[in-house]
Amino acid sequence: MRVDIVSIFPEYFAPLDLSLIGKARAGGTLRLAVHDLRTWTHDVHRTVDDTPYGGGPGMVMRPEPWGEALDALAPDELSPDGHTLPRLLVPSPAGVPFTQAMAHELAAESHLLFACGRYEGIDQRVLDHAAARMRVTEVSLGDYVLFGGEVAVLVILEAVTRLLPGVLGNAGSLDEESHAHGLLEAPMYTKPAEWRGHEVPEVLRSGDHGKIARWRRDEALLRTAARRPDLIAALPLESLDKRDRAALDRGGFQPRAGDVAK
Ligand code: JAH
Repeated sequence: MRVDIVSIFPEYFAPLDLSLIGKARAGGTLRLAVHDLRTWTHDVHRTVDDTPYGGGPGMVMRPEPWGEALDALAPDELSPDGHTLPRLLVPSPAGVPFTQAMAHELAAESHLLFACGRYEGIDQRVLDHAAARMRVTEVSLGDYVLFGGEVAVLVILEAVTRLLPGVLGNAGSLDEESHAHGLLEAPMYTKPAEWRGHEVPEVLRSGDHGKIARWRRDEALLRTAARRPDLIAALPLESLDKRDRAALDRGGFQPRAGDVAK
């Protein structure tokens, strides 16, 4: 997969040389380039922002440098290697929510282009103009405001890179992860069996794999109901059986309205 990032702070992306993302880059699975937006400015001060039309606080990113950046990184003409246009991703608190499902979708793309805004964001015409030529997605990591899109890009790239073929050694560790089943995962423990007066639950040391699977399912359900009732509400009707509902009931959680006995 090819990835281009445009930012006024390219130094933010130094961590992408490290760990498994660094390894994916070194091995050629991930071809990543970081670009300084100021490359595409022409005034002596290399200006990237200006005051907002209509007034209000803060500054808006000028369209001209962004236009030239996108022309350079997503040219209209097909390159000799026959590459397709990138998918443009723009982190913004006003974007669609980033999810594990979107991470899978992005992992299937051949070329991603990230545009990192700062200040109050990028002039809307940049995105409107780009949308006439390529797929553009404004994406949000959650309902909070950062100084800019850089940290969001680090998060998205980490979620996507670990889904690329060959990046995770053990294929089994992908399908049991939190969110793959629509529930949070049960708590995990390692040795020693007792630590500072806290014991590992007896069932996990029992060797009874049926009982362990049931315990983990119950813990996952109780945790999810307590912390993420929105995920319980989104489960397909048929995914909660009688034993699941009994576990939730023991935990003091109300059965979902409309759920029928099964
Ligand atoms: C802030 C440009 N959802 C997290 C998130 C993503 C991007 C931004 N803020 C929060 C942001 C200022 C300018 C992007």
